[in-house]
Amino acid sequence: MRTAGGHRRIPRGEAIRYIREAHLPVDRPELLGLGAGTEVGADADVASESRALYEALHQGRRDEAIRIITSSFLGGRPLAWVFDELMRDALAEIGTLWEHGQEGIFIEHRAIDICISAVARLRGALPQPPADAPVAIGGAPANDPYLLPSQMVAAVLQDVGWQSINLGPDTPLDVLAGGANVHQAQLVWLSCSSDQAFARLKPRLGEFAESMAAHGRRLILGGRAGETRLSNDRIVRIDTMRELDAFARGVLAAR
Ligand code: B12
Repeated sequence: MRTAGGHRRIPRGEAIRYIREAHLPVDRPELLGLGAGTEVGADADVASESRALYEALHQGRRDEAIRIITSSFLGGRPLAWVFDELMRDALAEIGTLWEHGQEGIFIEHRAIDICISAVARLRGALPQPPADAPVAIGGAPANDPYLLPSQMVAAVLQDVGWQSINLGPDTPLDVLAGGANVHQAQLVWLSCSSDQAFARLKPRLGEFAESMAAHGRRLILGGRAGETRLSNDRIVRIDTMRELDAFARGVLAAR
């Protein structure tokens, strides 16, 4: 784009998009807001990338963990892949530590804090969707404390070109419906990771789905909890960020 004075200006998100597509080396990634020392183009396989991330999270090496995540993205991996493969696998392993005592729980909480920072950076590095882009809004339902999955959904949808609004964990359906109304959202997501939260949500899901459909909003349900097959055809059940990416692109293209 051009500045008022006529100079060429490249939005940061566009620069990052170009670097990823062209697999360009980056000398000073900190200028892109992705953290110092980001190594681009490391051809590590999935298992060793995920292992390295697990180790960094386990040891609480914050900068290193963030660097592994942002490097993978800057090196050209799709955002949805970074979430579905790299981060999910490392966290699944972190999730086994609590069985071994208090220390495991502390490590897990610390790891989530680090991952939240990393996802926020990635989201900040994405191109801003145009002001007239359609809106998607969502969160985790009441009594569901899980922060990361919904944050990832928001980033994937932004990457696809939606304006995404993440209401975060423990969001009652009424609050979500109100937000969808205010923003005239066309897509609404629920990320449900807690079995207890899903058990409480389930009896109300049908009615909620009906009311979303009545306003022309698509409702997506994802997350570890909940059934993969739902009898309600007003609800789109999606299991991974990659499938979400494909679905959200499809909805955009059909507009
Ligand atoms: C961090 C964590 C917590 C933290 C959460 C912190 C926070 N504020 O976010 C806290 C401490 C709250 C917690 C609590 C508990 N936890 Co916990 N937790 C985890 C852990 C380690 C990581 C979760 C995470 O964020 N993963 C990263 C996300 C991105 O991965 P994901 O959830 O699989 O999501 C993917 C897909 O499902 C999908 N997706 C998710 N949402 C959506 C939404 C849409 C729209 C779409 C399209 C896709 C999608 O995409 C994601 C990327 O691929 C997991 C381990 C694991 N295997 O995940 C255990 C785990 C889930 N927890 C577990 C347990 C047992 C508990 C507790 C019962 C522990 C206890 N005794 O108190 C409580 C229950 C809390 C509750 N109310 O439900 C078990 C669940 C066992 C089961 N039910 O099968 C796990 C699997 C650990 C284990 N191996 O035992 N936990």
